[in-house]
Amino acid sequence: ATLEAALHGALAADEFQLVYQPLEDPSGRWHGAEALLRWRSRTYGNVTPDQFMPLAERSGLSLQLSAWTLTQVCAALARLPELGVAINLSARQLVDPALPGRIVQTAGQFGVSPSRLNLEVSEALVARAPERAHSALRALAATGVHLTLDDFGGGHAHLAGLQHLPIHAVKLDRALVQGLGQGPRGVALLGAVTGLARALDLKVIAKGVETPAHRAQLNGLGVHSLQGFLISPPLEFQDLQAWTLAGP
Ligand code: G
Ligand code: G
Ligand code: MN
Ligand code: NA
Repeated sequence: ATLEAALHGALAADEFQLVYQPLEDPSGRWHGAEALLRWRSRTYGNVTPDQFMPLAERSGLSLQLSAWTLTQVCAALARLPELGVAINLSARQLVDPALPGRIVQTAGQFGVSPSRLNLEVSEALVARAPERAHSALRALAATGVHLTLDDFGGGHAHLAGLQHLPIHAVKLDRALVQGLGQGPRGVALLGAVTGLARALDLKVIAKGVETPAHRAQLNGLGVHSLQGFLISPPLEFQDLQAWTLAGP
């Protein structure tokens, strides 16, 4: 069988799993996590989202994955009283007309507020079809979810459009954070980008935080939320839950 054929059986075969990478607030507390999809294929081993999401998008399977992920995350939220959880959306997942209704219904079923869901959409995806993305984001914002522009400053920034997007936060592109270790211009650039976000009243999230120096510099710039191997790798749900109950 091909990878694509295996992918189609993977939901029924229960081969998908979500892992959760914690986000740290400026006081060092874990206040959220990003849900990341894993395919543990019996035939192909661990297949990364970068490999299977394009296939899932082409066939429309990504819409079923979106519904499955939403249910898993709402069930997780019901058992994690304090955290918010972020979900990544692909192009087709974002413009799925059924998504806003499904969010209200699934969150209601598990008794969680939609405001504890944070949907991440990459800057490149918004730049590719700004009108469609804007109207989809408006419909999602009306459900009460929070919205984050992912990979911000990664090369597809549409700054003029940013003021009209109904988003709450930007997540800095990994390359911007890596630039912190590469001299004064990297630091200046990151300061300017976070200042831009703040001027628009947007929260700033940094991912790819790998060193104590990154953490100190990002905290110094007033970044609201840090994510990366320094804080924690992605965790299985049980481990995230154990950590949040025990406290960091
Ligand atoms: O952390 P990881 O290597 O799994 O992520 C690789 C890429 O796959 C990231 O860009 C991430 O946004 C994307 N990704 C991870 N999980 C999901 C998911 O559940 N849905 C979508 N659409 N993308 C995901
Ligand atoms: O692009 P997005 O942030 O949605 O995807 C998260 C991806 O980044 C996951 O594949 C995750 O495993 C990976 N990741 C998480 N923390 C770090 C980090 O500190 N450094 C690097 N290089 N990758 C990370
Ligand atoms: Mn993301
Ligand atoms: Na991404």
